[in-house]
Amino acid sequence: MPDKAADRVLLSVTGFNPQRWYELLSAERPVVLEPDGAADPTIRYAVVWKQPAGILAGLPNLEVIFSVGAGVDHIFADPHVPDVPIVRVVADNLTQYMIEYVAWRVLDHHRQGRTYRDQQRRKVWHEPRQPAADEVSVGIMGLGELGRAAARALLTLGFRVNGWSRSPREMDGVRCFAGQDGLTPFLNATDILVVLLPLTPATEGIVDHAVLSRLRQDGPLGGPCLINAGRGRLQREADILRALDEGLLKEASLDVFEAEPLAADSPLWTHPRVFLTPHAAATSDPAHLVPPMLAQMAAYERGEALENLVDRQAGY
Ligand code: NDP
Ligand code: OXD
Repeated sequence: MPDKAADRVLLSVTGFNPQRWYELLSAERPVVLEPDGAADPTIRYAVVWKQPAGILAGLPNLEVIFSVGAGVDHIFADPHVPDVPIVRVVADNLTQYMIEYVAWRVLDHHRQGRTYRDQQRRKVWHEPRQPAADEVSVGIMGLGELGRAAARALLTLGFRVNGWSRSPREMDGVRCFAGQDGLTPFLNATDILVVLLPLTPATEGIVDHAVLSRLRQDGPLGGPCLINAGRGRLQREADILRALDEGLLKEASLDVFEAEPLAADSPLWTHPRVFLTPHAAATSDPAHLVPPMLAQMAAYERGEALENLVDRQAGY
């Protein structure tokens, strides 16, 4: 194992079991596990998830921050993040998990999973009308790495796919909308809304009553459905509950929540038209994510450009 000065990696992964990350990183680099490492001048890299505020700013020789997730809002929650490059996760393994989650939830809403589970419980033998996939428009908010991968899978399944992004995008087979001007036409054309946006000051609370009430109301599913696998603070949970109760929203699949873990007294737990998972759509598997981090550290030391860098200005 190399043991150069100022070459250590700080590992700070709140909410994850650090053991596997530690073992895999340690195979090639000396690793310091937070809470050790405060102000340590030998630390050059930090591998983080929800690091305690201020610890990165205290490292005098920190050169690169690696997020163990695709999202980086957990890093910027610390107001003192030093101005060094931040690398986020873009990995086939994580993307595949997200494709599976989105396909699973879209198909469940489309194939009336809730109705059939209810019928089975009541021993009802009844076949409701099943729309074809090409009658249903899935609208993906966020046409980035994960949104585009989900879009491709949904096209393969035969759905109509619309996408919405900050800057104008083009994608074969996908009707693309962008920016504030594109939001209403995008929503009006959407039967199943899939949220795969990053959490930034511009997107916080975007999935509110006004957005939900603009989804297509006369579509083939008998009402629009919401799937949020981006971040919980993109959504206003009180507005989702209101839209469900008003009949503006037929069903919701939520993987992420305004506060996690979801409070035991949240009405979302027991709402008959809500399906929820505990921020598990696309997990960060160290076996798949540590090797590219180590490869990037080595490439950086050879003078090569870092990949998958975060745009600080945009916040993602
Ligand atoms: P990317 O950065 O690749 O893509 C983000 C997309 O969102 C881009 O298309 C971007 O637009 C768009 N976007 C950003 N801000 C705005 C805005 N203000 N208005 C409209 N569109 C906007 O991210 P990924 O696809 O890799 O990941 C998306 C998010 O998924 C992550 O940030 C994370 O929060 C979440 N995630 C959740 C997981 C889970 O298990 N639940 C697992 C992994 C990720 P443009 O194309 O113009 O840049
Ligand atoms: C991520 C996540 O951002 O798992 O990767 O939420």
